[in-house]
Order: sequence, then C-alpha cells, then structure tokens
Amino acid sequence: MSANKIQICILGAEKAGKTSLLKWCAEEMPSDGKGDGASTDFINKTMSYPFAKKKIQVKIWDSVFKENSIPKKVMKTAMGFIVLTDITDPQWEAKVRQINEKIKEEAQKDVVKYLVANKNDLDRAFTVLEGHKLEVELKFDDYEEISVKHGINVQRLLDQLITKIYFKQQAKT
Ligand SMILES: Nc1nc2c(ncn2[C@@H]2O[C@H](COP(=O)(O)OP(=O)(O)OP(=O)(O)O)[C@@H](O)[C@H]2O)c(=O)[nH]1
Ligand SMILES: [Mg+2]
Repeated sequence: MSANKIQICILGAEKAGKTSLLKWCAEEMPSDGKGDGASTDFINKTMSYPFAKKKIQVKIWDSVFKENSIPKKVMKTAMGFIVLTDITDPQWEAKVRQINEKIKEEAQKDVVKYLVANKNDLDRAFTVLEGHKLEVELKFDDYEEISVKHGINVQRLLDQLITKIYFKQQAKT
C-alpha cells in the first residue's frame, strides 16, 4: 500500500465510544473534500499535511465488539489500530488484552497500535500510570486519553497516528 493511503481500524469494548469517534472524524476532521465518502462501517477523508507532497487518503473503520465486523482483509492490510477503552470501566484491562490478541492474530506484525481511553470527562476507573503500564506490556505505540464528547485530544491523537503510519509506510516502499 502506498504511503498516501492509510487505513485505521477502531476496535474496542462495548460502548467505549467507537461509533462516536467515527462520527467525530466524519464531522470534525479537516478535509479538502475530494474523494470523501462514508458508510456505516467506515469513512474516507482527504487530508493535507505539510510533510507529505501528495494528499493523504485516510479510511477509518468502525467495529462492533465481539462481532468480526471489520472484514478480515481490512484487518490484514490496515496499518493503524485504535484500541478504544472506556475510562470508567473497571474491566477495561481484560477487554484490552482480548482485543490485543485479535490484532496479533489477524493483523500484520508491524502495525501502529494506540491504546486510547475515552470519556476522560467522567470519573476514572484506572490511572494514567496503569494505562501506560499496559501500553508498555502489550507493546502499544502510545497511550492517550480523550473525550470524544468534548472533542478533547481527538485531533491531536489522529494527527499523531496518521503521521506515524505515513512514515512507517514510506519506509516500507
Ligand atoms: N461522557 C462521555 N460519553 C461518551 C463519550 N464518547 C461517547 N460517549 C457516550 O457513550 C455511549 C456509547 O457510545 P458509542 O459511540 O455508541 O459507543 P460504541 O463503542 O460505538 O458502542 P457499541 O458499538 O454499541 O459497542 C453513548 O451514549 C455516547 O454518547 C465521551 O467522551 N464522554
Ligand atoms: Mg458502535
């Protein structure tokens, strides 16, 4: 896949805010319009970044917990994964481990993988340090906390993820 085509899968626990995040991307993410499109499962965005000569086509997939709602082929080709967890969920860790196993089974080995705690506008069930601890143990590339509801840290998270994937794909081609 060329460096200018980027696929990102949003995986995560039930009600973590996956569909809200996809909707946020559809509505709030900057785009120059060309080649945009959306379905219930994914959105397309055309993005411009100063480091890339050509525009970057970003496709972001939503998923339904427990169902294999992201096509196997997409799991196999996507270079970016957001594992979304609910900051208020005491069971978060077991769920992240389960989703991480799915990525290990179905995705490429060198994907960019972010652990993201959503709903940081609410009372938390685990600390930032516990988040980072699991990030390191499971070899995530980053741990971030966001609030999709209030748009906190969401664009920064996506910009970082897209940038990392871009340079990783460029190094491969
Ligand atoms: N307080 C708060 N609520 C949020 C946030 N993001 C999403 N929600 C709420 O969490 C609930 C679940 O959001 P969804 O986006 O449907 O979550 P999902 O992961 O797609 O859920 P499933 O597909 O059913 O697993 C909804 O009531 C959202 O409004 C957030 O940042 N803060
Ligand atoms: Mg959903």
